Amino acid sequence: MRLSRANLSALTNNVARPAAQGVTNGRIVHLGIGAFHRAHQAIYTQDGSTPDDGWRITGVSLRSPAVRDALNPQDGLYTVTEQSNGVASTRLVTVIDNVLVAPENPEAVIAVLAAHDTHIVTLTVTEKGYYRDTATGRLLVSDPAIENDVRGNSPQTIYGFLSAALALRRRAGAGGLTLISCDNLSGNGTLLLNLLLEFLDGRDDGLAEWARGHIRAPDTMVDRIVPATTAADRAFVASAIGVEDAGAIMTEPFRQWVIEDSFAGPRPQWENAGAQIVADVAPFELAKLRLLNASHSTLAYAGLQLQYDYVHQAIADPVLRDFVVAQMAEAVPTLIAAPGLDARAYITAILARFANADLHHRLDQIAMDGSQKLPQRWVATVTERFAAGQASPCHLLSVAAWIAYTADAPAIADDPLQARYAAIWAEAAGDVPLAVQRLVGELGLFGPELRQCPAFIATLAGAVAAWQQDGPGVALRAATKA
Ligand code: CS2
Repeated sequence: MRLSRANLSALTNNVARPAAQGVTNGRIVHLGIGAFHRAHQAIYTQDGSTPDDGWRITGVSLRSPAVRDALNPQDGLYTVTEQSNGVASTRLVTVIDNVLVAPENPEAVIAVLAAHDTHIVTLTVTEKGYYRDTATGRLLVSDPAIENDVRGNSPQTIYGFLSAALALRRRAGAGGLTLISCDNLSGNGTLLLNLLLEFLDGRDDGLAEWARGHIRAPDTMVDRIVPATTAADRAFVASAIGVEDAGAIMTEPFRQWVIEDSFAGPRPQWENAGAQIVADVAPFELAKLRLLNASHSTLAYAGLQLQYDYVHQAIADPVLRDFVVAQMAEAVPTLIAAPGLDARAYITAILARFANADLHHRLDQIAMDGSQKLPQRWVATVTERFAAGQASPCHLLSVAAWIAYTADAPAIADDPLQARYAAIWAEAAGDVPLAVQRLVGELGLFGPELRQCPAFIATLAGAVAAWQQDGPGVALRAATKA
């Protein structure tokens, strides 16, 4: 039997259920409805809703029908199971009422974005979904999907969907929108708005000006570790809750959402669910990207080459753990102080979260899309320390581990720059320093101050040589002590 409204009575008492929803005051459209959204913003929205102020979510998959096929037959219902220290607790989430698959029905997506009761659009489209040229920070106008959307064809990117919907909202007087990027990018809201305005500036109908007046895009920091659900997880949940849940999500107990106080219209009372609404997100976001996400990427590239599969295995290796701690110590001086942000306590908490052996968080899930992730996770720290005359041996060894990983082309099939890595390694024909120079110089991940500095390239090439020749264990120990 499958989870659905009709089958709710079959649920065991193991499942925490929300209070019945009262009045619905507004709709959120979520673009990119994967596991993270369902474990994070959906929970905040459900818990922040009150009987007089209910909110509903329409989810949109920009590519695959998988989430629609899991959730729509279940009336949007799914469970979230928190796991830690051998204890699992499961709750029912009821706040999503429909999932649309954009390529199948782009008109329906535009219609719900343009609807009068839609006030907020949240996004988890991954770093590459913003089509940002990492070298220039500008919109990737040469990308075929952006070219398609600029021509006004049936949209393929967030910009095509948003601009079509904004044009309808302006015509219908439906009011503005708050666009909330929940991706792990630095200044994510500002970045989204700037790229959207760049896209709209190409039009001659004044929509960019209208958007400047009617759109707000707060910066946010989002945090919750959400591994991809496996068949074994679904079987575990089914036995606990008494029905099959094709949309089951597994996660940790921890969650955090810090949102800049900048909204174009009404919003759920997310603070009722523990969200922090603040004037400036930057301190939180830098700490999260440069400590948690940076360490995650290190564990992924180093851990995979040490033959680990999961985060909890990699962090249990004392050599890797000491290295990650030393790397975090390099990042700390680049952070911004803020009330409620204690770097030492934050680091301790991160290490404990990574050690959660109940979560099966795959390292290869984190290793995906390195070219899109590393600038804000590692390179920003290295660049700022470099400008202050400080070396970053641990960060450089992490970059070296990533470079060594790119040498193994099939393993990085999940990166938009995969073909470029493969070409650079093939053309270098075994000349590692040349490959390093080209990877640093040509992909746009490093700014001119680093990529044009021969001493930096030489140090990095040395780190790659140490990684490949001495082996990860020796290289990690040496950098930890440096
Ligand atoms: C991870 C993140 O996959 C990755 O790159 O670093 O998804 C991480 O689990 C989340 O940002 C935690 O909030």
